[in-house]
Amino acid sequence: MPQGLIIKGIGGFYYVKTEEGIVECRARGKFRNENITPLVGDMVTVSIHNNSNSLDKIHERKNQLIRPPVANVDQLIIVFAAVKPEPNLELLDKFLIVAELNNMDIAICINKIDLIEAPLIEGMFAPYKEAGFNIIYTSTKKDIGIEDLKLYLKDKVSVFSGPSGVGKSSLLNKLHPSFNMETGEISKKIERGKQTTRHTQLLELHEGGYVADTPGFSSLEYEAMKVDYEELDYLFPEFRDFLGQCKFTGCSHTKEPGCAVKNAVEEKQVNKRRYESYVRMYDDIKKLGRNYR
Ligand SMILES: Nc1nc2c(ncn2[C@@H]2O[C@H](COP(=O)(O)OP(=O)(O)OP(=O)(O)O)[C@@H](O)[C@H]2O)c(=O)[nH]1
Ligand SMILES: [Mg+2]
Ligand SMILES: [Zn+2]
Repeated sequence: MPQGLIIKGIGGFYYVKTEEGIVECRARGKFRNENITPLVGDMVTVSIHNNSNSLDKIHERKNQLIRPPVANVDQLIIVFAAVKPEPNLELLDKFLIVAELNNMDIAICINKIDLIEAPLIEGMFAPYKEAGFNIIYTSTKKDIGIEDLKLYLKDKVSVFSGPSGVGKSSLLNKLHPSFNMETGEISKKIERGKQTTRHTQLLELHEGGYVADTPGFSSLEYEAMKVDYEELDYLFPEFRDFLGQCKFTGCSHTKEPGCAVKNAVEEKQVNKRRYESYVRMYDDIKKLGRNYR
């Protein structure tokens, strides 16, 4: 039976790339009964029948994102616009947590740099650079940074994720002339109240690897992050040097005296806004009182 990769799922149909080409199929009823949804990025086994093909088996997943729903992701390309829309740094911090938690490679892509002075935007993202994150500045309008971006993508499954209107589909269209993702003006998106890209889709890169275009979203619920407040500190890479040096074991780094993380913030070794983002997430997740691990 053929095996392959789900590259798209629309209206109950899945499109599976196999050695024999793309197979359109429906998932067997047992998946619904077991509450399992096949995801773009899943490796699956399909069977070919005369009138309808079926998706019979989902192979074990390496990881899975809930928002956007994609399985077996090697790398998250977190896309924000320099302006239009203004970057939401708290949302960025949440994306970073999800990627760290799932052991994904991370690149932060700041698009539309043609619309702003370079020092302004570089200043805004300096704390992320200092924390060790990869940052790529791009403009699809002025063809800046596209080759840089390509270097990150080779031989990996990369998911482009970020708010609506930041230019995810526009960036993908720059990667290969045959990619023809629909793009849309922000004003129209606001008018219609929805994204231009409606479905998640994997595209194969000429140089090797896959990229997924996904619909944008402007908030990320903690339920979709599946992170515990107790493991949150380790997911901020710039905190790691200081963990274990606090006065109290099990220090939450929110209000305890003698906290090495708080001290690092005071001494400007850790960025204050990132720290505040941590405290907010910690309090919010603790309030929800859920344990995911
Ligand atoms: N000035 C400028 N505009 C850009 C750039 N890249 C994309 N745009 C514009 O931004 C708007 C949104 O681009 P899309 O590619 O549709 O954005 P998206 O992130 O795919 O949005 P959704 O599919 O709704 O999530 C379009 O009008 C693009 O032409 C850029 O580098 N500079
Ligand atoms: Mg799009
Ligand atoms: Zn502490």
